[in-house]
Amino acid sequence: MKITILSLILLISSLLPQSVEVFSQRRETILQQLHGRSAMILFTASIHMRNGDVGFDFRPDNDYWYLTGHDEPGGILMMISKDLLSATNLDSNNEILFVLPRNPKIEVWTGRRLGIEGVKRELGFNSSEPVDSFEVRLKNLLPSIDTLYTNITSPNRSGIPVIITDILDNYDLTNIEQKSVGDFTHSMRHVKTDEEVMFLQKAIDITGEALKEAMMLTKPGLKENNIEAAIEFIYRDFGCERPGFPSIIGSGPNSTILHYIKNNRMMEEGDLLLMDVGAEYNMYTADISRTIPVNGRYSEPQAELYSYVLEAQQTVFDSVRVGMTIKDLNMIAKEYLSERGFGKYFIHGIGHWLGLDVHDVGGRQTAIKTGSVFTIEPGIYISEDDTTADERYRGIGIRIEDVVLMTEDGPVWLSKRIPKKIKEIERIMRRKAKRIR
Ligand SMILES: [Mn+2]
Repeated sequence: MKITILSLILLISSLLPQSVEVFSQRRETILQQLHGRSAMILFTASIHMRNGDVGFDFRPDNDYWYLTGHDEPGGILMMISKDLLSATNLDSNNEILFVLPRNPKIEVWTGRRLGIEGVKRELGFNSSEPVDSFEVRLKNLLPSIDTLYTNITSPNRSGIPVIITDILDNYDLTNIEQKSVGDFTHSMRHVKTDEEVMFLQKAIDITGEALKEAMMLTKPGLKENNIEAAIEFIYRDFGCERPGFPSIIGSGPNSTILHYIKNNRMMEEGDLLLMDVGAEYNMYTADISRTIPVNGRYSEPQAELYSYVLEAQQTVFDSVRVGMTIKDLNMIAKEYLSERGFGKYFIHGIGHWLGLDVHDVGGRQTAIKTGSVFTIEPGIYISEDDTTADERYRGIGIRIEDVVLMTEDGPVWLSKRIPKKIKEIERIMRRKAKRIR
């Protein structure tokens, strides 16, 4: 019953576009904090070239998208404090979205743009101008600015259009304190609203469907790429934009390589298959890992290590409290696995924040709050040529990763419906794949 209502909510939510008010409310929150003569300029990502004249799939900058809801290349958000606005006598609003204007000759190649009027009408901006006017606007502001917030963090300026870096290089900014837009957005993005949790839940549920399909499909003789294809087919079939990060599908010895993404090995009898994947839904990404036996049954040493990882994960979850950090959680996992003799094979951190970025904003020292979303992902990786390890454990790589939401009543697993107990996985692997083959 509970599941039916939840699926209904998910269905309805997926039909409603994110409201314009959500984005403008976020900008209002920042305007309240723009003190003195300060301004913020935030560039979206640009199209990165793949080869020749072919670009990679465009995805907006996360901070830019979080504040505008604008998903076209070439945009710039400018926000101006009250004091700065009155100091410059500018005929302008305190927020302007600069965008590429409509251009039918180009749009016939690259698709429709919102343009100036579309941005006002559909994204709720009072003020929008063509990107070409950005330089003049900035030039007028610069003599009066004392603090400038941007997402250009020198020396890494990749993705920022050359015209913009030229502008900033050609002006004397020595009297302007430069700060990061992240000073505002990171703490905002860290605490998820109910609506954001709904998008994350949807991304996680679809990832769960993909992983269940993968479990039913996996058998010796298939290749890792067959599993990868099945997983990503389900994402698109359910309306996800793309994977939130490259799918890691590592079998046998590849299960011990943390970020293995070649995904082209033939799976063999007796292998484990480690899948670390996440669908992206409305810009929010899931991040789930499951490790399954290729032949459908865990061997004794595989099952033994699997139980340690699973118990380590539950032990960490049980100790989660508001105010703790990822670093605290890491120590709990490390201690648990060390007591069982496998601490040195747990070679990465216990988890990370999750949201628009798979490794979302915030650090290992940020405290868990109500509304924090993060992963718990202990693992054991024993390479096949590690002669210091007991022979029967060599070549075993296991990671189990789930997503946690901190609520007022304590932590909850957002991915609790994705099978992870040994018995559950073995049961599901006896079933036939539903959608693929
Ligand atoms: Mn992860």
